[in-house]
Amino acid sequence: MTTPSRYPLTLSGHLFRRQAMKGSATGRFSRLFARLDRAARIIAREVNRAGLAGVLGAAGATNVQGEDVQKLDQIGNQVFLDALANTGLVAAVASEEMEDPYIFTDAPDGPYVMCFDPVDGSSNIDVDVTIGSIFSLLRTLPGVAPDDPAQFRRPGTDIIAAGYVVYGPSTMFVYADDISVDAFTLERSIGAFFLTHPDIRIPSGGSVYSVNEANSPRWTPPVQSLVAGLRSGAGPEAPNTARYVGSLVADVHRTLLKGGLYLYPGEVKKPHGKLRLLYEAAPLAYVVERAGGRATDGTRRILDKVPQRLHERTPLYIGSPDQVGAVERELGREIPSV
Ligand code: P6P
Repeated sequence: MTTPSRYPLTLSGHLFRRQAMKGSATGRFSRLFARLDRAARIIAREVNRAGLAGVLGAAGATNVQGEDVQKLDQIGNQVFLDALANTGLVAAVASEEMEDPYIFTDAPDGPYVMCFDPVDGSSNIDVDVTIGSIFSLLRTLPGVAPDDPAQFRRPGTDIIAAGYVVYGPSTMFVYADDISVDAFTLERSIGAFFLTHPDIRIPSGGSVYSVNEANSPRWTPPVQSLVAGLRSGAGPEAPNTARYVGSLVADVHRTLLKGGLYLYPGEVKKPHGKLRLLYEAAPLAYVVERAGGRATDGTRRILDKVPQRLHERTPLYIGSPDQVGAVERELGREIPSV
């Protein structure tokens, strides 16, 4: 009878077990995630020390989105690029922080391409609010050059693994593959992520909805009616509750664990909304769907959408399957039949 370990499985141990389960596995996936594991721990340290290291606030530049780049955005982007360099595993990376994909010229045959939002919600770091990193992994399109835009003009159904890191009261590494969604919590004193939330399944129902209601005057009437229903919904004995952190990873992570609905709708003058399809909505949609949830832009499944531009935006409604289904029923009527 072996004594059970005091510590649960580490992220690397979990990855090696996954590799063993997949007889054909070459170990490339495990090696790649070992780099992501280290990148997450480095960014966690940078986030935790930002105030001490003088890396709070804006970097004095604007990104391709025309938004003020925060110092931590640049740091996070560089940490991920450094983590993937000299691996021969990744041919190209698309990032919120770079106008064009970064090509790893030393990995022309790299089997993977990746999409990142290296530090999402970084404007919240100045007030010590939870932020996150988002990533997805796709196989490099065969016969297509790494710098060919076609590498990233692909539906989210091409994703083979995706996840996020949430830098909050604890630092958690959450990732989904074709088997399950699992979350690992960082034990700082050891510098390792340990499995704390195996095989996450999103609860159905859930009384929490999450949206920035200050945008309400700019929504279309069907969206205004939808959110009004959420505000007064669930019945007098168990009314809905609103929670909005303003960091996408934090709001979606809570929705994944507790159930409910996160929404960032489009607006009359900005029908595509604010969030980016390739490296925000699609990776999170992959994770939530793998946990039994759903993600739509109001009428279309997020994972079916093919970005035509690298930084394309999309409305996002994501969460418990019953709640997202209700959104589609309500908004699906919005699109006139052709
Ligand atoms: P708003 C952060 O800038 C971000 O991209 C997401 O992390 C977050 O969910 C959203 O924007 C918040 O946007 O318009 O509500 O401030």
